[in-house]
Parts: sequence; structure tokens; C-alpha cells
Amino acid sequence: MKKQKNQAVTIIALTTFLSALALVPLSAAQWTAAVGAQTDEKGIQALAFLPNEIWIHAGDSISWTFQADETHTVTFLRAAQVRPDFNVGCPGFSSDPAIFDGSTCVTTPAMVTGQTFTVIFPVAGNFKLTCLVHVNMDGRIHVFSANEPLPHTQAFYDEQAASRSDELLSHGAKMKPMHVPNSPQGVTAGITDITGTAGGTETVAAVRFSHENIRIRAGQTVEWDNQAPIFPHTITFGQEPANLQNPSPDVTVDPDGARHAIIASTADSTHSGFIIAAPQERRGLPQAPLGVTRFRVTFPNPGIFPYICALHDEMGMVGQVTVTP
Ligand SMILES: [Cu+2]
Repeated sequence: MKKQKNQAVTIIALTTFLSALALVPLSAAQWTAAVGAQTDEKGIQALAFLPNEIWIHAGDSISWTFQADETHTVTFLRAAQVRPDFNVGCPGFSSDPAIFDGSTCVTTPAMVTGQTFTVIFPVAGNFKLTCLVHVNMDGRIHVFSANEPLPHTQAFYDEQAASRSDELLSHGAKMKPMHVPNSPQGVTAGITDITGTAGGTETVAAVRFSHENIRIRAGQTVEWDNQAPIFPHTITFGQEPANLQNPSPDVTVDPDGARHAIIASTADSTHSGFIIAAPQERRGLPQAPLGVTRFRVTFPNPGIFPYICALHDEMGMVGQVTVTP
């Protein structure tokens, strides 16, 4: 009796397997790649597709695994499509697995460590892969017709992804602030290097405050700067506001454009808003404004004042100002 039941299960399983096989061309391969990389303590983030250039056959699919706490998207826009906001999608978000043939955009929402997303490429062509969260993070997928030989195997891509991930993260660990401090009480909130391969652009970001525990005298001013051209940070004391982009109402603007707040008590809340340079210039587009890259806080009274980057505190981007009399 038990044996018969087992045979029936085997036949059903085999039939299901064979009918699933009939839906895909026999040659269709399933490739894998990664999105993002980070150090164990999450302080260095590689904003990159790993690898960022893959050659496949029409009908093949690629499954991307997200491996960073910094959010990313896997996105294929139509040729010349205006780049949308990652919260909006392209517009909307694709179901998994998605099919991309160049005629309709495909995008995931912002995804983090452990999530995966698969795209099937039914037609030959060269397609740009991008992350809607990060403007300097892209790659390219070459889809060949069945008779064209492919240059690489999955093992090659695995090895390339691992070695590039190591290169980017170890580069990130060596990055130092390009510091010309306006005062001895300078803290750098974020450094990035934009780099790349023939496949596309990559960014390495240090997600830490340079002097996490700074000591000053009452009456002095701490100045934070963000030296990362594409990676915003905030300096947030006390209550975290709902809208992180804009500064809290107590923040004023100095003559040089830097934002400035005064914190008199450890019970005070203040929020810098996004501290970041404006986007890089592009020929044919209107000139971008400067952006705000500095935030100053004056502390008239002694105390211990902890603060966070409201965007990256969960990755450990936190600090403290100790004010002595
Ligand atoms: Cu941050």
C-alpha cells in the first residue's frame, strides 16, 4: 500500500517537473548575481551590482540576491525613460519573476539583505541595469541570441563578484576625510568614492561619523560636513522627525549657506535635514544648486549630547558630543 502511494507521488512529481520544463526552452540558464555588499559592522557599503556586466542567452534569467542593509533596487528602464523616484517605482513595482524585453520597465521596490528578485530576458539586446536609490550604481546585461557563444560561466561571475566586493570594501576601509576643518571641532559625516568598471559605475560609502565622540567646551560650535557627493546623511539630536529631508524649524542658515542650530539642553531636539551636495552637473541640463554640505551646532551649556544619522543609525551611524564647562 505504502509502496503504491510512493509510486503515485513520484509520477505526479515527475509530470509536474516535465510540464514545467516544457514552458522554458531547454537551453534556458538561470544565472545568479548580487546587489550591494557591506562590512560585518555595516560601516562600509559597496553600492554596486556584483558583477555589473553579464552575458547571457535570450530566454535565460538572472536572480539577484540583495546583501546589504543599505537599500537598493534592481531596475531596467525603457531606453531614454526619465529616471523615477525609487518610492514611485517606474511607476509601480514588478512582480517576481519579471520579464524584461526593453518595451516595459521593470523595477523592484527598495530591498535589503536576504531578498531576491529574478528577471527573465526573452529577447537579444544590451540593457542597462540601475539602482533607483543610488545615481552612481549601474551595470549592463548583454543578451545574445542562442547561436552566439557566451564568454563566461557562472563560476567566473561568482569569482568576479567576490573579488570586486573585497576590493570595494577594503578600499572603503582606507578612505579618509579630505579634511580642511573650519575649526578644531570638525566631524565628517560620510565619505564616498565613485568608481567603476567597463560594466558600470559603482560607489563606496563610509557610513560613520569621523569623530564619534567629540569633546568641546561650553560655548563652542561643532561643524559636521558631508564629503559624499551622492550619499545624504543627517545629524539628529533628540526626537527623530517624520520628514527627514527638511531641517527642523529651529535651524537657521549661516551666510555661507551652512545650517546652524543651538542646543541649550540635553532635552532639546534638532534635525539637520539631508546634508548633501547637489547632483553632479550634466551637459544639457539646468545648473544644479549647491546643496547643503555643512551643519553647525553651538552648545552653550555642559552636558552629554548623543545624536544619530536618522538615515543610517541602524547601521551604527551614531555619535556623541561631550560639552565640558
Ligand atoms: Cu547617514
